[in-house]
Amino acid sequence: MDSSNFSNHIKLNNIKIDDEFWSRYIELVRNEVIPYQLKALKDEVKDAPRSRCIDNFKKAAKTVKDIKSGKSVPTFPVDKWEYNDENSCPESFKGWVFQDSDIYKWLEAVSYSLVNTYDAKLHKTAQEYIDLICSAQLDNGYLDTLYIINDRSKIFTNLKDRHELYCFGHLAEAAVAYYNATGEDKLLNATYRFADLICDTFGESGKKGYPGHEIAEMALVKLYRLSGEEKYLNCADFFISERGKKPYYFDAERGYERKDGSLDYFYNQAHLQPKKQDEAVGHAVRGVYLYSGMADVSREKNDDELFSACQKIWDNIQSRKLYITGGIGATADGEAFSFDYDLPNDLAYSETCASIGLIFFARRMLEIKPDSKYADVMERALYNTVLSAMAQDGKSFFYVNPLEVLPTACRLDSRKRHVKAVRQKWFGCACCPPNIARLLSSLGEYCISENENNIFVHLYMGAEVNCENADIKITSDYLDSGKVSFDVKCRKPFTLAVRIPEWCDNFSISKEYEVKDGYAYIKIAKDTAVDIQFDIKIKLIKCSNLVRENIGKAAVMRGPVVYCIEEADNGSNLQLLSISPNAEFEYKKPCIIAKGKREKANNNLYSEYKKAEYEDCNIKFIPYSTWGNRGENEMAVYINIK
Ligand code: FUB
Ligand code: ZN
Repeated sequence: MDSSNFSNHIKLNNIKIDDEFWSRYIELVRNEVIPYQLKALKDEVKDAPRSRCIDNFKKAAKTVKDIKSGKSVPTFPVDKWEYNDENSCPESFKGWVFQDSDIYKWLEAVSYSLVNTYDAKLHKTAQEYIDLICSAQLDNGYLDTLYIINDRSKIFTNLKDRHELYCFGHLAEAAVAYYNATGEDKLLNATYRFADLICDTFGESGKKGYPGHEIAEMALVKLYRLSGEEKYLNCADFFISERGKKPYYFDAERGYERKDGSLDYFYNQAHLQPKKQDEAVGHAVRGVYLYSGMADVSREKNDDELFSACQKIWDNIQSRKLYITGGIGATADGEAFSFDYDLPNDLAYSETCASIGLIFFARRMLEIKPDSKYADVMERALYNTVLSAMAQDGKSFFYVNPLEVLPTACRLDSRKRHVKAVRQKWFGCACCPPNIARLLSSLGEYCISENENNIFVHLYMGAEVNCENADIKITSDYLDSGKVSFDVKCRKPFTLAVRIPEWCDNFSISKEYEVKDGYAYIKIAKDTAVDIQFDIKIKLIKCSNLVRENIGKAAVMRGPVVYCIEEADNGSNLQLLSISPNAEFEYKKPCIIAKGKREKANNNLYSEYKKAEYEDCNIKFIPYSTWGNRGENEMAVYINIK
């Protein structure tokens, strides 16, 4: 690994996004999403599935208090993923096993939001929930409400499925973000105590286990970077290198063996040691969280073998397993990566969290080795799947992100039960909505990174940025005209490295530059202005013909934005629409109009072949990120080309 390539993202307090497109989303998260999500966690959203998250913390706090005062506390089973039996004891844990993580993600989003725009009331609310969380912690540092409420004797006995280390990971991410935002260390100290317990429990001389759902790896690296405590980094490293060793830890834990090669190991990416892996497999969110942790540890430990595995896995995702929308995890079976080129449109799983995790992975890879391929995917996932997953009012969400929807099929075809034609107010398993909130409120951390000699621009958003070598005001009209300007106030000579997006065939830069790995490097020695013009065109994009579903079809893109057609604009039976390969497109911001044809519907199930009849029509395309905001209707990303 070449450490001179390493860079660090700009901390949120050094970047203020001021962008026509993105500021609206950041404000939406602050004004609507954050308050709405807290209501959901308190079970106050009418007609929405209950979360029970805050309730569980209250119950755990009571259990801890009772234990401390010597009262006997009851025990309940810890044998399920979800505890919703209304007949079960009201004092027991309720909801999915990882429900704690939702308040942690909420707190993380709040922390970023406080840095973007301080809000005293929100700060106070966050303090109240931090007090609640800390009151639910056991004396030895352990903090997971399922086991605290239901059965203290079974702590860390089912790492494969019960998510204690996953909830710890989210706690740590929240604690670091909150400390960085406020300087307050109550949550951070609670997290260190839990982290210390984990470090004492797992390791060469302790349990040889590792998380069933990864995230602790990257979270421990964050704790290490903040505290300088090597044991946190070593624990992350241990979790990664132990995974996949034989005999399998998860077998020992369960007391029975699965056949070698069982899909069960692939699900948790535990089929092989990570450094030997070269393909993205198994549960997609688990996968990308692991790969992010691997990238972190490879950087901190200068581990070439581990980084090389990250690169191979990345290339496998990008070249074989990535939807045009930046979605990953094609199959609902295990919420998982499927085999190469298996990217069905209507059966797609493409979980929101998986695209968010892919963005985490991309950023880490970029900060190890600046190569535009990582930022291109980051941009694709962000502008399309992530934005699509939240309604325009911030109050309903997609968990699954299909590329084609027929509402009747979602209702009547059980293979498509996971696909929803309208966003949902909340979910029993609500991992995605708070993940969107924490990503969008920390967007500034994804745009720019720096090292001693370079400032890298990965995403083009209007912003004011304070870097070590310069202060830069970025004015961006990236999505409309493709023009981006930099007003640079230089402190020290440096190189401004700007990404050339993969969608752009022609660009001009007002200064001399050299291109390397998809970045144009511009030497800057004094205060100056740099103007970039990316030629932004509407394009028809073809998918590999190894993806069976998309033969004879194409998708419309303009810059990074993927478009789709909807029934609300184009009538039902979208499969009958086609455009010519030379279609002329008209851009009517943010929509696109093209002349096309509609094949006449044929009610005869079978008839002798004859040339189809068509009528002319106008076809309207809208950004994929905005589909489903006008009620339930058909949608398709790919359209026939004839
Ligand atoms: O297991 C925790 C989260 O719930 C996963 O990341 C999601 O895929 C959902 O299964
Ligand atoms: Zn999710």
